[in-house]
Amino acid sequence: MLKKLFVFLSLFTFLSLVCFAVFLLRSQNSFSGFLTMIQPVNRITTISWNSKHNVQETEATEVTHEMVVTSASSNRTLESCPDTPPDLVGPLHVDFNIERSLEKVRKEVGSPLREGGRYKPPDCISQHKVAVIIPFRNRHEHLAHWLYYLHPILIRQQLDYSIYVINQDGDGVFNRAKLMNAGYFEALKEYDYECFVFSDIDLVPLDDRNLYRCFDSPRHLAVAMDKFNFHLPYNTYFGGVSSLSKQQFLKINGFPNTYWGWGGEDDDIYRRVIFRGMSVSRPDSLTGKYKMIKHKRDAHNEPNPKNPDKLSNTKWTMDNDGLNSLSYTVKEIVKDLLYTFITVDIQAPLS
Ligand SMILES: [Mn+2]
Repeated sequence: MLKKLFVFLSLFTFLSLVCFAVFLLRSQNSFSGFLTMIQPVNRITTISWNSKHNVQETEATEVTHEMVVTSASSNRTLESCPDTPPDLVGPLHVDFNIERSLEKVRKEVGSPLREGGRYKPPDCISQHKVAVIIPFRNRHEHLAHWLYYLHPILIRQQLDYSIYVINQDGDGVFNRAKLMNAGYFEALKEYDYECFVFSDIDLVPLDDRNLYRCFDSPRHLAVAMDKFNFHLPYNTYFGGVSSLSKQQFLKINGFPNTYWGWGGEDDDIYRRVIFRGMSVSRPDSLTGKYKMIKHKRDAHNEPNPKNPDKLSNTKWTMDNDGLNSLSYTVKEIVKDLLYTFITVDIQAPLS
């Protein structure tokens, strides 16, 4: 009888010790997580942000007694943001007839941001490290509208994100997909992004439940644009706005670099996704509504009649036309409060 009681008591003591050890370990982890979250907020220079962040991270894992006391005094630890962001409002009112300068937009929506159009939630750890990449040339008035609407939406979606405007240098033929490839590389030089949202400059979502994050499959977000009467123009349409995780993007060798001028590149991307055995994920047609800023056709971006013919070869060309064949040079990087503006020379033909 006494022997049984002894065995029971030792077991009980052992289990209590294990529970206590687990508790200690967990509280240490959340402290160090908390420290890595708060420290980069004070960064002023953003260009070398990633490397500095990494240095901070290694320092923060060695939690000294002093540091613990400091962070405990602020009396809370950061947890993961919830899967469904709590502050979404649903349908949005969007009006492009209001005059918007970048200066005005900076004042109206810029205060939660850091240089480069950078944001991460202050009160929880975002599960989504997103680089938003916008191919661009000569559309500054569209940029002001886009930033005015998108920043508050992306903030409500609790993303850890930056905005990259990839500006094609010179007057050569425009190449949307090649600019997006360059944006992917440039963004990864700055931070460990896991998700890439590629958006046209003239498309604003009409519902903030359309999440600018990545999903199990490559996602097409712009499923119900006003210019297509809030429908898909055709079933395999992949234009406007899409998101791919780093893994998904690598799996398709990125986007094609060889679609000069207007048209075709989005269909090529769709085919790459299918040929690599993935499917396309989409929001429903109410959540996926978009308003497009009306505009005239850009100069040096005429429809290219050669582009549709290339599509029958995607299956064979995609292995050699994409991330592994990309070449460009960076001419300039400008950090604005609302965005990072990167001008790239993509060796565009003049006609
Ligand atoms: Mn357009």
